Amino acid sequence: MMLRPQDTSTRERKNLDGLWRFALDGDRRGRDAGWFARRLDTDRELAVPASYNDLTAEAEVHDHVGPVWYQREVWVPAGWAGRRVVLHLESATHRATVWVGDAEVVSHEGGYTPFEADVTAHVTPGQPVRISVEVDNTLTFRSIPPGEVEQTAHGPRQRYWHDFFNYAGLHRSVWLYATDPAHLTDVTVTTGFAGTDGHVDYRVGWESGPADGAPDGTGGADPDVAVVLRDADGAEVATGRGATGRLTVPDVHLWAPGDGYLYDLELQLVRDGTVLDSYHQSVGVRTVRVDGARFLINEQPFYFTGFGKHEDLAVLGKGHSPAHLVHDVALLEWIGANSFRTSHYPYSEDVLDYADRRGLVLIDETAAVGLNLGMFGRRDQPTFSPDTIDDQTREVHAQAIRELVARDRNHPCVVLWSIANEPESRTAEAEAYFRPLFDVAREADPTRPVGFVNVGLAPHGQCRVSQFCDVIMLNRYYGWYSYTGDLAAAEDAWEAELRDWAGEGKPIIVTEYGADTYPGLHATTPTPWTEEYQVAYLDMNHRVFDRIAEVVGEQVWNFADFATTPGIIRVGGNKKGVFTRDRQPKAAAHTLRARWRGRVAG
Ligand code: GCB
Repeated sequence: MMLRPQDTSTRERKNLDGLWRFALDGDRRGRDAGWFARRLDTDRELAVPASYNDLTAEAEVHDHVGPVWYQREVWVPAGWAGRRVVLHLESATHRATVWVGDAEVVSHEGGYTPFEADVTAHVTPGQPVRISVEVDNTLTFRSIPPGEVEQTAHGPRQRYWHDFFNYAGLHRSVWLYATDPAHLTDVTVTTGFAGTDGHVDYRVGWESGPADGAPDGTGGADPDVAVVLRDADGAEVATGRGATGRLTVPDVHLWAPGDGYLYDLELQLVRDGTVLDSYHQSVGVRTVRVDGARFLINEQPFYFTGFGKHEDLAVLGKGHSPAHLVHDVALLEWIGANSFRTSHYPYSEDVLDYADRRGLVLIDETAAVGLNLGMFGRRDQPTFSPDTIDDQTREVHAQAIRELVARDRNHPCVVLWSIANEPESRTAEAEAYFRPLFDVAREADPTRPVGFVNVGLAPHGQCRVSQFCDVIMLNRYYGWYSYTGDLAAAEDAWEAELRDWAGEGKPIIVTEYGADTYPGLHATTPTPWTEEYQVAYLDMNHRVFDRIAEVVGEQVWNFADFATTPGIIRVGGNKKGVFTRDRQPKAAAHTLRARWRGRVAG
C-alpha cells in the first residue's frame, strides 16, 4: 500500500535527485564494513536518476556485476517537526537496501516498482542526515527477470536471456516527504458509465498514526474520509463521505483514446473538522472489455497502433528523462500511434501520468522477460525446473504482478496487463507455472483483461499458456528471423499462422513485428538491413493484418534503436527502431505515418 509522493495542502516533498557519491562493491564488502555508517570512501559522483553504466568511460563501471553504493546527505526541513517523514524510491534496479544514518530501513526486490520506509525515528528536522543505498544488479534464477552469473578467470559475467542491456542503478527520482502522523495510505478507483451518467467507485485506506499525547495511541476519535470530485475546470461534480463509495458524474466526459480527459478526486482525512491529510488522484472515466474477438474501450472497438518501446537513452541508459518523455510522445503523435507496450518492464510513473493526459493507450508489462532458456542457446536445461526457474521464482513473479497492479491500476491509459514476454510456453511445466499467475493478476485487478506475449517458438497448437489469456499477443518476425529476405513466402506463412490463432475467437494484438535496419543503408532490391526492406517488411505485415478481422492491433518492434549486450546479430545494439536511438526517422517512419494517420479506430 503506497501513494506516490505529492505536494498538497497537507503534504510536502523534497526531491533528492542530483549527484550522489558512488562506489562499486563487486566483492560485497560494503555491508560488513559498514559503508553506510560513514562518508563513502570514493572520489566518484554519479547522477540520479540515471543508469550508472554509461556515465563514466570505464569498463569496470559499464560491465559491473554485483552491488554498488549511492550516498548523499540531505537536510531534513525544520518545518517537519512532529510530522511523519518517509523516504521513497521510485525504483532501484534490480534490488536495494537502504540506510538512513546507521539504521537499515528497507529492502526491495525488483527493479521497476517503487518502495518506501517511514524514517521518522531516524531523522531530526532541521538537521542533515546521511542516506545510503546499496543497489544490486545481479540476475539469478530467483529474480525477475532471471539470469545467471558465471564465474570466469576474468571475474563474474552476467548471463541473461533477454535482448536489452542490463542497465542498473537509481533510474528514477528519490524523495523525502512529510505527512501528518494520521495519513492516507492507498486509493483504488474503478469507473463506468450508463447513458450520460458516469460513476467512480473509490476505496481509500488510511492509518490514524500515534497521536501526540493520546494515552491509547489512537489519537482519540477515528478520522473520517471525505472526497470531492472536480472536473478539468475545477468545478465540483460530486462529493462523498466514508472510506468507500460511489460518485455519480452527470454528463460525463469520458476518457478515451486521443482524449485524455481527467477528473480530479481529492481525498481528505478529516478529524474534528481538521483536514489531516489531502491527496489528489486523477480519474479518467472509461471502460475496457473484451467481447468475442473485439477489444472495446467505452464499448467502442479499438485498434491498437504503435510500438513496443524501451526506456533506453544515450548516456542516461534507463534513467528517466522528462524531456525525452515529452519528445517521444510528440513523435508517437506525429506518426499516428495511439498506443504502446511498456516492454519489457514497468516504466516510470511519469510516463503513465503523461499517457493519461495525452489519451495514449498502454499495455502494461511486468519485468518477466527471458523466461526461456532455449532461445539463447541453453537447450541443455529446461526453463522451468527445480534447478532453474522454480516455485520460488514464481513467488517473485507473483509479487512483481501485484506491485505493478498496485502501482498502475488507477491509470486510465492502462487497458491490458502483460504478465510476461516470450516465456517458454510449450511444456506442462510452463502451463503449471503460469496458471496461478493469471489468477494473481485477475485477483489484483478484476477490471482489466490479462495476457502474456507469445513467442514464435510456441505457435498455435503448441502454446499451452495462451488458453489463460483474454487477448492473444504475438511477437512474430516472418521475413526477418524466418524467410529472411523472402517476403512473398513470409506473407503466406504468417497469414496461415494468424488464421490459426484467429480460430480461437479472441482478439489478437501483434505486439512485435520488425526488421533490423541500418539507417542510411539502401538498395533497390529487397535486401535485409536496408531502409527499403523495413518499409517492404512492414507493408507485407499490414497486408496480412488487414485480411484478418481478429487482429485488433499492430505494435512495431521497436519505437527506437536500443542498447543490447554484444552479439553477432547486433550492430551497436538492436536496430529495429523506426527511429534511431537519437530519435531521427528512418524511411519506415513515413510509411507508418501514412498508414496510421489515415486509420479510423475500429
Ligand atoms: C523479441 C523480443 C525483443 C527482442 C526482439 C528482437 O521477440 O521480445 O525483446 O528485442 O525479439 O529484436 O529480436
